[in-house]
Formats: sequence, C-alpha cells, structure tokens
Amino acid sequence: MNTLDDFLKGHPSAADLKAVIAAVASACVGISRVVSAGAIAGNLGSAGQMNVQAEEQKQLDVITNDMLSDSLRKCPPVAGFASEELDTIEATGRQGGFLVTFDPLDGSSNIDVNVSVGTIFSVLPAPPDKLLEERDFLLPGRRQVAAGYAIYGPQTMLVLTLMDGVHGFTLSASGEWLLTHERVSIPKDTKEFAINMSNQRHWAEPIRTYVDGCLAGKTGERGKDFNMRWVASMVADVHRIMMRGGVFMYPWDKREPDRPGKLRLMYEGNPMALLIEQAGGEAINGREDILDVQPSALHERVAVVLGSANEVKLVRNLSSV
Ligand code: AHM
Ligand code: MG
Repeated sequence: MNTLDDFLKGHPSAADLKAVIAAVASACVGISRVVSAGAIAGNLGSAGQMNVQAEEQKQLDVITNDMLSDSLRKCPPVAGFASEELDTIEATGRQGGFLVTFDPLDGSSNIDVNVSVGTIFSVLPAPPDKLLEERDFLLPGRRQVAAGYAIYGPQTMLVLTLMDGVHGFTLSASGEWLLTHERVSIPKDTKEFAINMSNQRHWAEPIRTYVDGCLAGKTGERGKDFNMRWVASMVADVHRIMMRGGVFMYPWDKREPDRPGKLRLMYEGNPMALLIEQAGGEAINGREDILDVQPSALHERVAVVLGSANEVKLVRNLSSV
C-alpha cells in the first residue's frame, strides 16, 4: 500500500502545497493519539472557558488547536492560519504561500461519550508581498487549493483532495498514513438522510417538504423508504456519505433567524463542500453552491445541504420555488 509520503511525492501539485498537507497530516497523527488516550491522559471535560462563538471549549478543543497551530507555524509555506477556536487569524510573518483554516476537533460535544470526532481543514492561496490581514482569508470556497478532514473513529482516517478527486488514508499501528481509498465516488442516488430531526418545527418550508417526502416512504411520492442517521459530528456524518452516499443537512432555522445556519463557512462548509464536489456530489446553502458564497467574516455561518447529487438537486429545486 502506498503511504501518504509516496502519494505526495508522485503528485503534480507544488512542493509547497504538499508540505502544508504533510504538516496537517502529521498534526492529525498526534491529535489521534491524544483523542484516543481520553480519560487516561486526563484530557476529557471542559476547559472552563468560551471560544469567540460563545461556545464552551473542551480541554481537547484547546489541546488540539495548539497542536495544529504549532505544526503550521513550523511549516515554511504557511503565511497564516485561522481556527474555530481562535478569535482572529494568526500570521506567521512569512509572505506568499498558503493560508489554512481549520476546526481542530469538530463534533467535540461527542468527545466525552467516546463517539467519533474529527479535524477539518481548508487551504487557500495567501496574498503575495503584503502584511496579512483577516480580510485576506475571506475568499470563496472555489479558491481553495486543497481541503480535507481526519476522522478519529474505529479507524483514524485522513480524507483529502488536492483538486484531483478525493483520496482516503488509514492510520496504521506504526503511525503511517496508508492509501486505502483511492478516488472516492459518492453515488448520485441514496435512501439515507442526516438531519437533527428535533429541530423540525423550526425549519423553513423547503426542508420540511423534502424531509416529509423522505419520511413518507414507499407509498409516498418518492416511492422509496429512507433511513435516517445523525451522529452530531459533521465529520462522521460526511464520512458516511463519502463511503456510501446520503444527504446531510444543517439548514437555517427560525430559532435564530439572523443566522444562516449553525455550521461555519470557512472551516466546515467550504472544505466539506469541496470534498463532496470532488467526489461527484453537490453542496449548497439552499439555492447557491456553498463554494460560491463570498465570505464576509472569518467565523460566518452557512446553511448546509450536501451529498448525493440527485437528492441535493431536489432540495435546490424546492428552495427556488
Ligand atoms: P462544533 O464545531 O462546535 O463541534 O459544532 C459543529 C457540530 C457538527 O459537527 C455537527 O454536525 C453539529 O454540530 C451537530 O449539531 P446539533 O448538536 O445541533 O445536532
Ligand atoms: Mg466544528
């Protein structure tokens, strides 16, 4: 089996970009170890502080954020980075190269109950020859040059795209990433959807109509029975879709009418949308491709509907009537 190093050596991308991927991948090996050590290392539970989004930080949110930040600081082509757990950007002082945005431990409400969590990252081009500012990060997802996630589940996997399809690597016992899933492809049709159903009463009409259609089953208009899954870790829910298809939704809802959705655009929506598109699926915020959304703030939120192309198309059509 090829290792990630072999894969990167043979890849036509620029050496600088490959160095960024290697830096993220190496941090994820360390993150996998601290996540799996759990209570043995005394790392579970709250850190006793809030992040910039007024969410309680877990100890592991803070630890994994530091691990990924350290790895990126040491990686010469990285001009700066931004994280779900940091108020603003960090500039490394270097110019040119790349910007990285990340969620170091997505789904962290699941850590204390030993359910899969993950790291999500997005790589953007850095502006040449200028002092880095937050607004330099505000590029639409189409400008990404690479993206990926690591999932810390029964197996630890790294799933990434360098703009030529999606490839999955499994972490071996000796700490090497081995290429186990080449050219991941998402089936266009599915009988599986993922949404937090407890929010049903708050959704807008198009999502209600779509989910009602799934729930109506064989005798309804869709003429087939659907199954539902919700891990409450975006990485795990998206990974399932990568492996066997499905549709994942975290839509706008009327509890917070001024917020487009719960998930964050720059380090959740965009990287996942790129991976999904690269694997043959679609990713929208309702009407528009997520990758076309022009960000206006680092921690901005986005509604997310992604996965098997034909299901996402149905939601898009319902949203445009
Ligand atoms: P987080 O980045 O604070 O962990 O929140 C994002 C997570 C996603 O992984 C998941 O899809 C969603 O929140 C679950 O939300 P809910 O608990 O509302 O179902
Ligand atoms: Mg997250």
